[in-house]
Amino acid sequence: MKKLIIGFLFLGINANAQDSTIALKEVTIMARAKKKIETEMKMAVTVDEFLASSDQISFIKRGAYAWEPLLNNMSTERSVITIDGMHIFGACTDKMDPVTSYVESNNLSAIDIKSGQEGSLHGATVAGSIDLKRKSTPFSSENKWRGAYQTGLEFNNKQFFNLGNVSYSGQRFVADGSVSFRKAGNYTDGNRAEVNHSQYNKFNSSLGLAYKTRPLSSVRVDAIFDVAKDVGFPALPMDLWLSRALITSASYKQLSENGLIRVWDTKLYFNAVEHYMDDTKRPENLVHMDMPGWSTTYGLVSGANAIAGRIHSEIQLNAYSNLSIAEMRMYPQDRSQRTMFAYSWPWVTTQFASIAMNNSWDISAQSRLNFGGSLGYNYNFSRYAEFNRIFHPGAPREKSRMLPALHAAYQLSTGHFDFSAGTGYGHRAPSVSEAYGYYIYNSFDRYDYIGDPALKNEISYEVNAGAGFKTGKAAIEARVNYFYIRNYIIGRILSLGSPMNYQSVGVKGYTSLDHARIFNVVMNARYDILPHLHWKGTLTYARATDNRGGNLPFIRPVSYQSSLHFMHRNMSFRTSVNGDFTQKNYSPEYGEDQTADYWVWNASADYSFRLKNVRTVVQLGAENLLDAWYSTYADWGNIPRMGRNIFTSLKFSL
Ligand SMILES: [Cu+2]
Repeated sequence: MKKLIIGFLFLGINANAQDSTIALKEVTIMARAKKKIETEMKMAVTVDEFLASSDQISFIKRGAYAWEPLLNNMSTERSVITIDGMHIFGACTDKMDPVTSYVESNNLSAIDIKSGQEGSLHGATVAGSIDLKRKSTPFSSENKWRGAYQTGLEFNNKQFFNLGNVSYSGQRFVADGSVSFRKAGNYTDGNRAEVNHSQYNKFNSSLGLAYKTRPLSSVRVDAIFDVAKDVGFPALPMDLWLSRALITSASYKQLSENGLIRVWDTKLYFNAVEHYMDDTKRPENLVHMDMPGWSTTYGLVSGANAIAGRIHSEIQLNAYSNLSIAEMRMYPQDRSQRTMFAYSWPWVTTQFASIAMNNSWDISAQSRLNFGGSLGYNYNFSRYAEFNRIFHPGAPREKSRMLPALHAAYQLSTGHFDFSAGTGYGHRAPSVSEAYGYYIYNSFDRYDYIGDPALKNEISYEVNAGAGFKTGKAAIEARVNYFYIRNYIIGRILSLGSPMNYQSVGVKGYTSLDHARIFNVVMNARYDILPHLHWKGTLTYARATDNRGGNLPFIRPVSYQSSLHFMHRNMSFRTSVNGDFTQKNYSPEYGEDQTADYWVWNASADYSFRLKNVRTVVQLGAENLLDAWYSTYADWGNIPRMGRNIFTSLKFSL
C-alpha cells in the first residue's frame, strides 16, 4: 500500500513532463499487437494450441476441445482470464468451458500472460493473468481494406476449418469482422484406436466498429458470438450438447498529447453464457442428469496510462457483477419422471470492484523498478442458501471480502546480461464452485464436491527471479518463481453425506489447507547455427507440496522441447521434439496415478508466394510423426492423446 501512495506522489511531482508523444505510444502498442496467433510448427492453430506454446501454460485436457489452461501449474480458479480486460465466467460446473473456449484465433491479436501478482491489474489473482486481446485495427490516414482467409484439414480427426477475417480502416471509421467454423470427428490414439466422444463443432464470429468522434477520441462497440455444438468429452461421463456465448462491449477512448494522462479507455460490457450438457449418448449411464448452467456478467473497466518523467503508470478500475446458475435434474430411464432437482450453483451473485495500479520506473538506462498493487472488494450472495446449509448449517447468505495485492520487481540489464528479482503478496476469493458448489461430480477422483461459503481468502506470498545472457547468435535464460500459499483451497473427504451419483465413491468438501508451496523453473535457449538455421530449446520443472509434504495434483513433471527452423527462399522447414519425463511426484490422494514419460516428434514445411496482390502460404506438417501412444499427467482419466496427425492449411491475406 505504501508503494502505491509513493507512486501517486511521484506522479504528482512530475505532472508537467511532456516527453514521449502519444504517437510513439500507439506505435509500440501496435508493434506488440502484431505478434501473430500461430506457433512455430503450425500457422493455423486453435487458441489452445497457441497458449500451449507458452512455457508458463500447461493444460488439463478432458478431450480435444476447450482445454483448461493452468498458469504456473495452478488451476483456473487461481488466475484471472479476461478478454480485453473484461471478466467472463464459464457456465459449466465441470469446467468444459474455460474463457479461452469462447474466442477464436482469427479474432485475437495477442495473448498477454502475466505471472503472479503482476497480473493483479485485471483482478484478484494468485497464479497471474491471461488477457486475450482482440483484433482492433487502428485508424489510418487513407482508406484501407485488409483481409485473410484460412482453410485447412487435419487428417487424424478429420478436422476441417474455415477462418475468415476482414478489416476496414479510414480516418474516422474502423471495422473489424471475423467468422470461423471448425468441425472435427473423433481422433485416434497412437494405437490407431478411435477415442470415442472426442468430436467437436465450433462457430465463432466477431464484429468491432470504431468511430473517431474528435481528433483524439473515439468510441468502439464490439461483439463476439460463439457456439459450440455436439462436443464430446471422452474423459467425462457426459458431453456437451450446446454452449453459446454472447460477449459485448462499448468503449470510449480519449488520447492526450501532453499532460499526465496519455490514454484513458473506459469500457462497459455485458456477456452471457449458456451451457447444456448431454449424457444420453453414454450407454453406461443408467440414470440421466440434465445439468444446464448459465453465467451472466456485466461490468466496467476503465484504465488510464500516465507518464510522469521516468515513471509510466497504468491505473485500472474494475467492477463487475456475475450471476452463476447451475441446475441438476435427475431422471430414470423414463425421462417424463423427474426424480430429483438441485442447484449445483444456487444462483450465486459475485460482485467485485478493484482499483489497481502498475508502475514502471526507469531508474537508469540499465535498471528499472516495476511496482504496483490493487485493492479489491468481493461480495457473494447465494439466493438458495438452503443448499449450502445442508453441509454448512447456518452458512450466511452473503459474504464480503477485501482482497489486497502488492508486487515489486527490479530489472537490471548490463551488456549481455539481464537480471530480475521480484516479490508479491495477494489474496483471492474462493470461486463459485469452491464456496457454493453443491454435489459437483468430479470424474477424476470420483467424488462429489461441496463448497464452503465460509472459506478463508487464499493468500499468496511470492518471490521470483530471472537471469539471462544473450549475444547476437545465442541466448539463454532461466526464470524461477516460488509461491507460498496460505489457506490453499482443495477438496478433502467429508465423513458425512452420501454420494448422489451412482458413479461417485463419496463426498469431498472444499477446505483450506494451512498452506501449500509451488515452485516453477523454466529455462530457454536459442542458437543461430547458420544465418537461416535456428535452434530453440525449453526445459521446465515444477514441484508443489501441501502442508504435510504430500504432492499436489496436476503438477507438470520435467518437460522439454527442442526445435530447429530452417529457411530457404520462400520455403521454411521446422522440426521439433517435445516430451515429459516420468511423473515422479504424483498424488494418489487426489486421484492421480503415475504417468509414464513420452516424447513426440513433429515436422512441418511451408511455402509462401504471391498471387497478384494476395500473399499466399501453404503448409503441410505432421504432429506425432512416429504415432506414439501417450497420455500426459494432466489428461483427465488418462485418456490417450492424439496419434499421428497430418495437417495442411492454406492462407490468403491481403
Ligand atoms: Cu459442462
